[in-house]
Amino acid sequence: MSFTQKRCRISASFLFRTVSNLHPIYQNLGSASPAKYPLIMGILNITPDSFSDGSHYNTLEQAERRALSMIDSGVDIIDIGGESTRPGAASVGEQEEIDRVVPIIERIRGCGVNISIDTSKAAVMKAAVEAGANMINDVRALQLDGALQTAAELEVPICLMHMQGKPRQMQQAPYYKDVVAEVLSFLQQRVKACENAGIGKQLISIDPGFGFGKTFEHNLMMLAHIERFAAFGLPVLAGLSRKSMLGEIAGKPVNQRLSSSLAVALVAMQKGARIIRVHDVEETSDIRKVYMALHNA
Ligand code: 7PM
Repeated sequence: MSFTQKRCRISASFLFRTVSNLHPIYQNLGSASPAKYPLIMGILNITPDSFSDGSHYNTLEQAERRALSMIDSGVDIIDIGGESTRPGAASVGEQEEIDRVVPIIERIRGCGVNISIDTSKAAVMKAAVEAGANMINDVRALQLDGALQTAAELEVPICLMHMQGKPRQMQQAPYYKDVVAEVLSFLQQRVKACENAGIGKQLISIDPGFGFGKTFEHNLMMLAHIERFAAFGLPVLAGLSRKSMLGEIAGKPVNQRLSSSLAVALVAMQKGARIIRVHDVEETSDIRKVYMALHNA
């Protein structure tokens, strides 16, 4: 029996009691039974600095190879981004972002994997979905011009993320009285804005935005209480992979954060996160097997 068949048999759990009629992307696509396991979202950055040789052809080749390897490893959603949200990163023009992401979407569409477009720009959302993407991941929670209306028209699942400030200065002096309450309240307001724009609740997932305008203590507090986000009733996405909070905990540079990334992936799963956004799909897939085995014992 394949892993895919096995994972269909997982029984229901309170962790997964969410709004009824979830969009199929939040379920086990191609199967009659709903997902009772966390989904793995694999990160695919298409920026000139993310591949060894900046040439256009090589970038596309390498991106495709990486995508196929993630599919092999059991990825559920490939998150394709053409704009770096790194603090201080240069902003990317609309057409350039489209030119980066559309060719790779066209190459991997039809591989039986969900494709999410990591963007805040309405025009990029539209071009990506027309090319074959079936989810939007917006770190600005549809607050840029036209994004809310465009997302409503596209009728695809959408992840709303919280960020305090703007990427350029968000890490300068993050401040909260109660980080969990304030982030949750922002996400609730954005869900309401989506509903007012005609986006059904069943399309929406929420993300506290680890590292986006948060200190180390804020990030820890959000992970320690991530079940409070899950309690809101929408699928929670957690992006912790290789982030600086792990560097602080383990005292390791970004290329040595695999074990700490896996540890927090398991914690997030156990606390009810439904989508785990990661660089290391194969290893996270092993962690998910551990999670599921224990969950069903
Ligand atoms: C530098 C800093 C490079 C931060 C890359 C990053 C998330 C996301 C990112 C997340 C959602 C990274 C981040 N993080 N989208 N995009 N949630 N929904 O580490 O946590 O990948 S970019």
